[in-house]
Amino acid sequence: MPTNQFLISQPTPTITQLPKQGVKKQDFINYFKQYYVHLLGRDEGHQSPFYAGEALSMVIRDHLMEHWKATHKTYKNNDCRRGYYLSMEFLMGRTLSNAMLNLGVTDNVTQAMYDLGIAIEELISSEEDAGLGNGGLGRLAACFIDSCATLQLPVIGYGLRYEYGMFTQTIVNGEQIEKPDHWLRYGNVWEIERLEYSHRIKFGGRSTVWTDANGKQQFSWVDTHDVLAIPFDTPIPGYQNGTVNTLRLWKAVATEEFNLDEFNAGDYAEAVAAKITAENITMVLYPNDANENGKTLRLQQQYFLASASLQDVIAHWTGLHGNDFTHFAEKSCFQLNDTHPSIAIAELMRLLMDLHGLGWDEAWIITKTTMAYTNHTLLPEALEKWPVTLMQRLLPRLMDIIFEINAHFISEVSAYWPGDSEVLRKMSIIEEGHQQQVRMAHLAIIGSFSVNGVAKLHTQLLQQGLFSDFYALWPHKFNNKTNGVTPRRWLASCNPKLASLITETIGDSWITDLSQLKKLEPFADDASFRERWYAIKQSAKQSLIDFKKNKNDAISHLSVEAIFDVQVKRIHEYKRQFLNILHVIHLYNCLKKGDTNDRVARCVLIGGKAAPGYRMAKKIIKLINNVAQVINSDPTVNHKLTVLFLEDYRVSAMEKICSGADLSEQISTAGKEASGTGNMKLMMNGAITIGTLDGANIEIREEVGDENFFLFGLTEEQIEAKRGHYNPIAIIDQDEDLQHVMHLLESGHFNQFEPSLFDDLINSIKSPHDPWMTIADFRSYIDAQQRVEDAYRNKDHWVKMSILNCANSGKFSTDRTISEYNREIWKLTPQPVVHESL
Ligand code: 26W
Repeated sequence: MPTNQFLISQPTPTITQLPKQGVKKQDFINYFKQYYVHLLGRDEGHQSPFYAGEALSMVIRDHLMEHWKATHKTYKNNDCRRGYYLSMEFLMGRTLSNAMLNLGVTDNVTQAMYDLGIAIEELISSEEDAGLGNGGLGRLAACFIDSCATLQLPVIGYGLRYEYGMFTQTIVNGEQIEKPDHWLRYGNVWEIERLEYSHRIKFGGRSTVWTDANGKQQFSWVDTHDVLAIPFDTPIPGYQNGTVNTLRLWKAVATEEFNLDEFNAGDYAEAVAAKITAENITMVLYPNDANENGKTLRLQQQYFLASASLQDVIAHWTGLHGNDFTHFAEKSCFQLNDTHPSIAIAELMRLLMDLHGLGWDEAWIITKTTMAYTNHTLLPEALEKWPVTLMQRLLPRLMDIIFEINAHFISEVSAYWPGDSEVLRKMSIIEEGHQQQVRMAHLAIIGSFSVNGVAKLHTQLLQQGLFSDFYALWPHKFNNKTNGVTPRRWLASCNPKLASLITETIGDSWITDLSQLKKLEPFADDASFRERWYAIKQSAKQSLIDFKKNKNDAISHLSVEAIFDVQVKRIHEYKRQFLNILHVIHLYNCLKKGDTNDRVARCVLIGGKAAPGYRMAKKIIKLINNVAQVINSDPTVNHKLTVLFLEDYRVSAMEKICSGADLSEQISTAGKEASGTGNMKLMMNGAITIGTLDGANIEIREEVGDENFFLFGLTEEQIEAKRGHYNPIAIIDQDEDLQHVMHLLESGHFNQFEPSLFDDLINSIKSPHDPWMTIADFRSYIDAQQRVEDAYRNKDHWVKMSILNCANSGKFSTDRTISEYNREIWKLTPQPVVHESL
């Protein structure tokens, strides 16, 4: 155990002068004490993990600073082409341990803290998650910028600095309760405010046309209510390579004049209220994933991000090249993370024309050669549309430009398909109807040179379904970029024991070249290696139990011998947590009937947040908790089956969960999950997938082989073929097990004192119109789960499969994904950083 002492007798160096190379343990101790005692003013006798964590973070941040400056300078000196990743979400999670890993100082710092009587794990876990995202899309952005830095690509991440991130979830009486996540309350040591790079963002007012001295028509946007965008920069270190890139997040602040006018007029209250309106823009992250809800504030957020980021890029450009945009497109590339920032297409046109005097054609060529769009979903309810009237009121000049883009586009389509008014109606940016709407996906496709999906099947469905007309017109724009996850956070850092075993066995090059994991394959046949693999997995399972221990009584039934069966992701009908629960109820029924002998014990762990306004998703959470309650409190079954709802699932929770999972549940209705990335994290950590042929599951199975994957369910084609004559009642009638399950549900067995509580859920899966066809996949899911059990009983076999899953996860590194983005879309040259003083 670390001893508890804080020695302050050694001389402390000045904090600004970290030695630039090979920082020694003693240096860390000295710097740490300097910050803890002198800067934070804490008493060394009173250890607070939070403030100790802050002090250590400051030490690490200082260590990054020289690299950050050098990276900046290298990019500037080389005048290189740059990439800009625009995203409304960056789900970063915690920073400290990742920064230490990427700097290569983890061992030294751990030792230094140990010598001070501090367990580093405590400091690490006292850091708040930066939860500035909903789920997959936001976490993907975070993994991407890690890989960009590791690949030494000059890419800046642009996003919003929400004051409140993704809500905190608590479960009360089985129901989700949302609490605001004021993650900035105690400050954020990782960010640096850069007032000098602020920009002014316009809203409201009106658009005017006038003729200048040369007789040229000019457009202005006047009488606006402006808001200031202030950037906060976070360093993004590459893996031990001296590169530190930037994540720049914008905060909305009221402009001074805007208040002054009102103050002078004596309208104090109005002035303060207006200030709040302005600052509301970056107050809160919208917690909807996959459900567009058309709120004005959301459109304000989107425009705020797009305008601030583009003004920033253009200010940098004009600083170097004045008003000459001839080479702008050669030197810049914007990747739009879904349609959320796609108003950037119209905004770039506006800035180039109205502020920098370019003509339409010139501006349009620049726009459509610099913008690239990634689609993340096929669900129609997630496709963004904005009422024309709203856009005219909020962004009048942008609406003019969108109409004009559409007019040019319509004439191109008319030339391609002469006389086909139906195709015009379908493809137009403007959807006609009782109210006109702007289809953001159409704007994004028309204004971009690249349109990509996030897994093979997803891209194929975009081309053949959702965007088939655009694909016919511009096949060259479409491409696939299968998602990935960063192996630094999702293996090296979150599963240090497994990482050490891997490194001891095949060397450490896997950390930046994940395809090296393939070298583990032969070791699957090595009994002593398997034994070590197994021991590490069991200890991760124990840690998971310990982590959850004080939270839930049901934990006492848990044994590391049980299969840890994990489904963690947002709660959504298409992801079918309900199907998982049907299987749980089936197992419960079997156990109750006395079918206990050769059943393998199983612990079903389900975690995830429901959008606060998504009624059905919230009901699913309640159902999971009620079923868990009945099963966990029944001594006749709870030694064989435990069900746990993991409260407040987030990035830092997944870091604990993925190392302890045996079975990865990826059970969405085929054709609905664009890719999935949790599936990749779990595979990388040796969990075996039970899954449908959906999203990246298909590619996971391709990589690992059918014999190491539990496949079930209808294919996307079969699902589509069934629509219109799907008959779940007939399926229930023919399946006795399913009848028992439905009977338990319908008899109120899980809602004894809450009559009818689950009626709408039950009716939804019994409906012939159930879009997710849960009942259709029941039998094949149950059979696949039986194969899971049979496989688990043979420990050697299971461990072999586990090793092979990890060994074949190389494709799912974001280093591979980003290399593809770069080779095929961005075309940036890697920039090794020059460290003059090193
Ligand atoms: C407009 C509201 C809204 C908000 C978020 C609509 C849609 C979204 C996203 C599409 C939600 C999301 O995170 N999508 C996920 O993106 C991941 C990264 O590509 C994929 O792995 C998941 O399959 C996809 O659901």
